[in-house]
Amino acid sequence: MVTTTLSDRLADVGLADADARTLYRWLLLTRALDERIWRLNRQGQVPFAIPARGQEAAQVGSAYALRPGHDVALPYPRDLGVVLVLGMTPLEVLLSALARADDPSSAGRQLPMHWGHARLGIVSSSSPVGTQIPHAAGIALAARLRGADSVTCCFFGDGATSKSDFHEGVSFAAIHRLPIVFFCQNNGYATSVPLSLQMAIPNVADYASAYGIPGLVVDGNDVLAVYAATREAVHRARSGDGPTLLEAKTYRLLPHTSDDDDRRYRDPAEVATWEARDPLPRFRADLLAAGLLDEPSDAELLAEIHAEIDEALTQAEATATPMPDGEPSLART
Ligand SMILES: Cc1ncc(C[n+]2csc(CCOP(=O)(O)OP(=O)(O)O)c2C)c(N)n1
Repeated sequence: MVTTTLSDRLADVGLADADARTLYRWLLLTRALDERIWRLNRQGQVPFAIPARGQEAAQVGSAYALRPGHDVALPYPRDLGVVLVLGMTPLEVLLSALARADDPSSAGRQLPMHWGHARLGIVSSSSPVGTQIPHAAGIALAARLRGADSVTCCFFGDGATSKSDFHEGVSFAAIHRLPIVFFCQNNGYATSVPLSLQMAIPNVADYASAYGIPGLVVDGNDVLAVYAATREAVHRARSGDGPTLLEAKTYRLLPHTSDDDDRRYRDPAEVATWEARDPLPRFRADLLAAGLLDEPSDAELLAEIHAEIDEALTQAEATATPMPDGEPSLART
């Protein structure tokens, strides 16, 4: 039997040991900040939370294949890991969660986690599901017309594929061979609606063949597999070979939002099955086995991350809330 070591896997996808540690740090930071926001919601300080827990590998692995500030990203609200890897700081994330005037996404005017960051190329999002998909196709067309070599990466959940926006955006991008990656995080549910009631085929990626573009299913809880698939799709887009539809199979381990009770539509046994596939302990175990991490340095890293979040929270809490009828500070920057 041939066993593949972590070093082999890293080499296969063009990454070094240092990248593996960096990816792990992003996973940990995403998990810890997500937990903190959830707790702040339970304490009545954050009005609304959209948890990323369970989907961190899909988010971190895909964003790691982009060029931050050069490529354009249209994340969807659950994409905490995407925006962190692209350069949003924990402070900026908390300013959004706490709806503060200095929130770079919307100056505290939007729902929390409706990300936007002009300098980082993160396009402001709207609440209606899937509307970012045709927008992304238009942005990719604009990049082509400008002669830029930027790639547009459009993120969405499986629920968005039930919208005509998905089919219109993918079809248009395919016809014009636009430099775009469509990245679907299929967590099995659109709020309470299971996949079997959203589509009559087993994989979102299967739609790709109807539009004449490559479609690929990837294990969304395997950060290296996600990175490798996205890297290839980004390369294809940047080389002028058109769009790819990637489907990361994953699961959200918490309710849909802080206002949802998932016990009403999910069997706890199903959640437990996916807890056992949690991408974070899985990658940690790989790093420990490969000698790229040890228990003391892991504990140190986690303590450092918690201290970073504590500091960011203290700073965010000290900032002003938006004026009820004043100009959003965003408009002045
Ligand atoms: C057009 C539209 N319909 C319904 C909603 C309510 N809604 C918000 S999120 C969501 C489910 C989205 O599911 P999916 O795209 O799979 O992403 P997930 O939340 O599972 O990560 C729904 C139905 C909405 N925001 N927009």
